[in-house]
Amino acid sequence: MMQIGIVGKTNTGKSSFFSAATLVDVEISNRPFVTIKPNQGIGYVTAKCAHTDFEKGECQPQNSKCINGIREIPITLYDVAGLVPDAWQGKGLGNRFLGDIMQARALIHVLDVSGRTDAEGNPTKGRDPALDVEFLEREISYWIRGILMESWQKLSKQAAMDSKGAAPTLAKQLSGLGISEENVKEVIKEGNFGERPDNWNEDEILRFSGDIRKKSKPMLIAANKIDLPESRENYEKLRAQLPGKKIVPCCAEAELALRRAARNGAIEYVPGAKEFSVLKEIDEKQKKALEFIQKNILDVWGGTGVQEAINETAFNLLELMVVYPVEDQHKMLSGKGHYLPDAYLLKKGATALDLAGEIHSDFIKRFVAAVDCRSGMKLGKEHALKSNDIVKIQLNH
Ligand SMILES: Nc1nc2c(ncn2[C@@H]2O[C@H](COP(=O)(O)OP(=O)(O)OP(=O)(O)O)[C@@H](O)[C@H]2O)c(=O)[nH]1
Ligand SMILES: [Mg+2]
Repeated sequence: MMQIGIVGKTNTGKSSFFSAATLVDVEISNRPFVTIKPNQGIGYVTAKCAHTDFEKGECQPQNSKCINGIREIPITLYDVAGLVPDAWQGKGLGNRFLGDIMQARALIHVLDVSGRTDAEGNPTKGRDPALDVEFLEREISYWIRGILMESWQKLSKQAAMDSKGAAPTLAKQLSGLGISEENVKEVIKEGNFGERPDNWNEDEILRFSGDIRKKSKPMLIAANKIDLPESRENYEKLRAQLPGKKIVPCCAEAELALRRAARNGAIEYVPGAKEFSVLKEIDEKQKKALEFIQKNILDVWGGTGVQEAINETAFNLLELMVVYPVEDQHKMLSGKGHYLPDAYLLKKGATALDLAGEIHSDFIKRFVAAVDCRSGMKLGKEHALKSNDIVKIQLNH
């Protein structure tokens, strides 16, 4: 299952975001270093379900869920300890826990956009949130540099000597980060590093580490605590300061309240929606809290931002799409007769053969052809699938 890591300075709302997205109950508190050991849970990437394109009625999801026409595809979320400046030198809790997000395909940086927490996670006023972006990126780059430096002398010599270029050796050292040889090759080429790492100076090693970070851990910024008075101005400033970055305004606390109220049956709420309906008698306090959320978060921002941050990460940062494999191309059923049973997240541009391999590695060998179930057209191995495609894979027995 795809993994996404939730990272950031301490006391910004990472665990609130995580708990809102997964409904795993974890400790949340207004002080630094509440989370020490990582939390792991299941969150969802959501998209309009393919069944809504047909008259046939509701789907029968097996590897995912479908609520009110919204398909929910599970992913793994990790909530880790907060970073403090110079964690890479062992400050605070150090940066060992970055190891907990080694395999994450992307990161969501939960940022306190109100500027009310300082670098160490203590209360302050007027902190520039852009500083936190800079510092987090630097910490992760230094962490990657640390992995390279474990045996740089030997590694760089070996990489320089390889007739296939420097990428294979460097990629091997970085394989724990989920980075491929292809990725390293691209980084070397795009950054003009050259094939002799043994000649790279300190600055080049650090720049290389930064470029590897961008490739292996693309990062979305969740501008959290958007409900606080200073947040709007800070958010707008941040967008102007960091024009190339994906920033989603976010109120993890509100999403957590909505998800919990929905779990208790008090309201009906689909994550990502801009409204909810009250289902039963609730006390005055909860009523006030929910009204506040509707008026100050949902009406203003069009949602709490938690689901949007996850979806943006999947669809824009990682450039994924949703594809539905089926066995019966006419009725769009699985072998067991479930209607539109499975939804897969694949990289945009993935081929029919990629889908086959994703379902079962064995299917690559057995692949004969595929069928686009919407048009009935036959598709070859190399046919690039589109978002929302419904595909039958024909196999050799
Ligand atoms: N106003 C406001 N407060 C929030 C929001 N999200 C979280 N908080 C509060 O921020 C504080 C820290 O929340 P946590 O979720 O524990 O933060 P964390 O980043 O996991 O902190 P550590 O684990 O200590 O690094 C708590 O008091 C939360 O209630 C939000 O959207 N708005
Ligand atoms: Mg926490």
